Amino acid sequence: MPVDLSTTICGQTLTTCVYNASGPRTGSSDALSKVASSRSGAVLAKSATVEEQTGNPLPRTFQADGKGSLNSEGLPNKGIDYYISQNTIEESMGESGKPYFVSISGHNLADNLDMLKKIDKVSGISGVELNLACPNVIGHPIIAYDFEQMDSVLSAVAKLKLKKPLGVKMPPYFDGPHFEQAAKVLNKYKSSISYAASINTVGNALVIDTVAEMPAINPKGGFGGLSGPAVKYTALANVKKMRDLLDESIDVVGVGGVETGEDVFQFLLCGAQAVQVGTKHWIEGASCFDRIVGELEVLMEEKGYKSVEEFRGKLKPWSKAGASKSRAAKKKAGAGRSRADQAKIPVGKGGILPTMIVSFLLGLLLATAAFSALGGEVSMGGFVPFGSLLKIHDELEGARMGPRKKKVKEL
Ligand code: RRO
Repeated sequence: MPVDLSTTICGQTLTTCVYNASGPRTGSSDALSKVASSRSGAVLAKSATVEEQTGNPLPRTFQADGKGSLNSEGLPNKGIDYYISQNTIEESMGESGKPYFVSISGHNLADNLDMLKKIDKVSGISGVELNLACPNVIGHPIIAYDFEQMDSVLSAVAKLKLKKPLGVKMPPYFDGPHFEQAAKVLNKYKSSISYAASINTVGNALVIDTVAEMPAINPKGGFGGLSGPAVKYTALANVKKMRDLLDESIDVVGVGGVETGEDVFQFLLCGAQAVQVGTKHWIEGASCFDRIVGELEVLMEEKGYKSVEEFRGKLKPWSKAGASKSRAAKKKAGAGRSRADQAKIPVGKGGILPTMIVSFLLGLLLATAAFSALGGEVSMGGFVPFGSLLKIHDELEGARMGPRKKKVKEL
């Protein structure tokens, strides 16, 4: 029997508990339709402002080292009217039948209230995520780091008595009292909040370009939000803490550094109701949802789980028995891997042939040089210049490694 990956958010059923985070590849109906066509359980649009805006100056994103990414986009988006128009909803969602969520990040409280009132009137929108955590708007500190401001924003939102479910996007917290204060404010408005999504990017990180001796991105002196695998452990801790501290009527949605089905499994163990993918979606495209959901399915089958309900929130306390079970499993997997390694062709996918050809050509060059040094004559017809040899080597390497990784475009 196939495993059941479904979940519910905002009273809606998601066929899979994995969907996209607001942010990369969510700014247009074209991008959103690719998410809707994948195994993503829902579709969430980019954080909107009242009016369309272009965001911060370029370059404003950087893929650091495969472990972290930095952005200071400054909310480029097409304006709320675009994301709530029937045209956009139809183009984005097609016949998928999946829930469609919008996200808002107004410049001030009045903007957020205006957008919420508009959204509440539109059919075809399953809920709205209020971003309390954008780190990149110049001159605007993160709302949810200022608990008084967060309280007054949520108080004003609660007074609207929205019909549509509301989620809030939270920044990462790092200290016990901050988790407690944030949860206390959210619990105060529990009748108005459906879910809390933890975490937004880790604000104000800095990547340095050593060659140029300057920041890797342009806005805000190079400071931007850190995402990707570098933040996964912070995100897991935030999900676990929020789940422990929030009223059970408020769901927790996990987000931050999710790349694999195993990552999703870990967030679910910490109590996440669903899991969003941001940076990996940006790098890999919407096909990441098919892969990640497939990986989660395999892992659940291996572990004998038939539905996410069976293990959600059931993270066990550390134990000696658990540690030795884990050590034994790693040892077994390690032994398996070394046998497989022995069977592998040693030099990449293209096999040993390209390396042998290059070695032969380099040998020929050395022999030619030695022959020439000893006074021999070498005709140009038989002579392969060193630059050409390097070019041949590069081409063979290219064939061996496959096409170079595509440069990730600005969003
Ligand atoms: O647009 C951005 O710069 C941005 C936003 Br709104 C956000 O919520 N988080 C982030 O890392 N970047």
